[in-house]
Amino acid sequence: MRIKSWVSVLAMWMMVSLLYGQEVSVVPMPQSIKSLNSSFYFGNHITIQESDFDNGQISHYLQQEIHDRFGIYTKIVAAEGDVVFVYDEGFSSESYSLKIDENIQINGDDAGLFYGIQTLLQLMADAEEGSTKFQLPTLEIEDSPAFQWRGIMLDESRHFFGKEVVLELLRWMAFYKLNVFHWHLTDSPGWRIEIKKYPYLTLIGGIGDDHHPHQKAQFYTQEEIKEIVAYAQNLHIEVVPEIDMPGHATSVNKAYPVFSGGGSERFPEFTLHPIKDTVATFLTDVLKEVDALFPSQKIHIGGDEVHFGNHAWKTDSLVVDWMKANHTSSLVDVEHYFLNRMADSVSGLNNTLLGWDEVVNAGLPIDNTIIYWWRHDRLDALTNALDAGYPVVLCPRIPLYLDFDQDESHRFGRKWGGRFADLKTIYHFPEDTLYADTHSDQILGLQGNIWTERIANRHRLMYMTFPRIAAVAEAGWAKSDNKDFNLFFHRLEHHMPWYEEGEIYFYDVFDPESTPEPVMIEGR
Ligand code: TNX
Repeated sequence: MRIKSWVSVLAMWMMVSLLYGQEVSVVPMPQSIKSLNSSFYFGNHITIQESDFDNGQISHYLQQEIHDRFGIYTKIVAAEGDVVFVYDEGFSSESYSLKIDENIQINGDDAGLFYGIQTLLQLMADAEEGSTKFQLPTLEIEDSPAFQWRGIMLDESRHFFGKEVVLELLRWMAFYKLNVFHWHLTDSPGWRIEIKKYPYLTLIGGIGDDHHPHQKAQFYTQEEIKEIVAYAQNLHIEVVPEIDMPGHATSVNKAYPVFSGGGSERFPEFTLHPIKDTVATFLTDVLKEVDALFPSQKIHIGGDEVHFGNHAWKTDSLVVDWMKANHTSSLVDVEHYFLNRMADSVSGLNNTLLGWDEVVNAGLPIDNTIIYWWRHDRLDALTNALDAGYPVVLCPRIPLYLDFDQDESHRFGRKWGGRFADLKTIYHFPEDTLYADTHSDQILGLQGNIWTERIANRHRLMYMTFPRIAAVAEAGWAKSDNKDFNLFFHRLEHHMPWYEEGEIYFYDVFDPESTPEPVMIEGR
């Protein structure tokens, strides 16, 4: 780091310490922190009291994390442990309290206790180096989230990252109290989820990615999916699968041309056929297998950008007949017909349907549909969704698409009219968005979406994700009156060494020149 930035960081640190007495670097910022002005020494002598309400699961999780992260062995004891968990139904979902004083006590429901641990782990990671490495500040924290939906979406169709990378991302999500992993598993370049009834979806549809059309088939087996979902569940992360239809479906059509609805000159074979019964049956069969794999009871069916590649519908005899019979000349009506059919299937499976904001005018059931607002330049899509009464997840391109650049000077990510997705703009979301505070009860929360046309490997994936994931987390967790970018920025600096320890190549916002932007794909 250069001298100039050191000086400013030092000045800021002095200011913050004066203001707040004892510093903590927890992200997302807890709702309230009361300092008890003393220290707690955490070392090998510390014991954890076995949690009796869950067969010891949460106490064992803490023991394991402390051992894995810090090499400290803590013994589990039946009574009078130094660390005590209290299962407390009086706490609303995900909230917790953490008191570090003579001993350490965490109160909360299942998720709350888990988040209390994440806060404790961050405090430990930040503990002063000295004669005793883990000198924790004594304090009392009360904490609960602003939004119930705090997500990250990963696109594995454009590029496939594989199980280890997904597990790694899930661990970091948990560390930052993010709780929804939206898995974009199918799109035009490749189909990434094994479906037993239709093996060619992966064997043929899994071949290729956005840069290499002949890349050998890459996909998750159902066994791998179960493993990842179970892993996420232990981290209190819900996995929401996306099967994109009727557009973004070129990979399906490659495997089963019989289901194709054709495409456009620019996007050949882009759509599934919107009218054929066989297509609806095929998709419903696919969704049944998906439902059986994912306990979330939610299925995202995409529904985006159909107009990119539905030109062939205009001359398809079945579509033309349907349009005549239904007295319409609009392909949007055809699209809506398809969506409603699939909504029936999804409801029939007792799942909630999730869709991108293009589905907002399709007349899908208000009480069983969640709309994702992504077109930041189309506020009308958000207001229509809210006015109609739909619950909404906020993920506008700007600032929540992590395939967008994080700095003006970056060259390989996206920009939109010169705008991009820098840390600060993410942090200030959604307060800065005009419509976000109307109908606030319908806004479930927000998520950062990692589209991967321009992200071809783990190296670049991490660069695009870190540290912005921390800003997404705080935007989702901290209530607006508890947010302050400068303080966040100061706390965040303590996280950089943790990324280094995790062998993550991150964008160093404190010293940008030290971490040049990785190219999109090696050798190009
Ligand atoms: C738009 S978001 C898309 C994706 C792209 C993304 C790139 C959405 C529903 N559609 O297919 O990957 O932009 O930023």
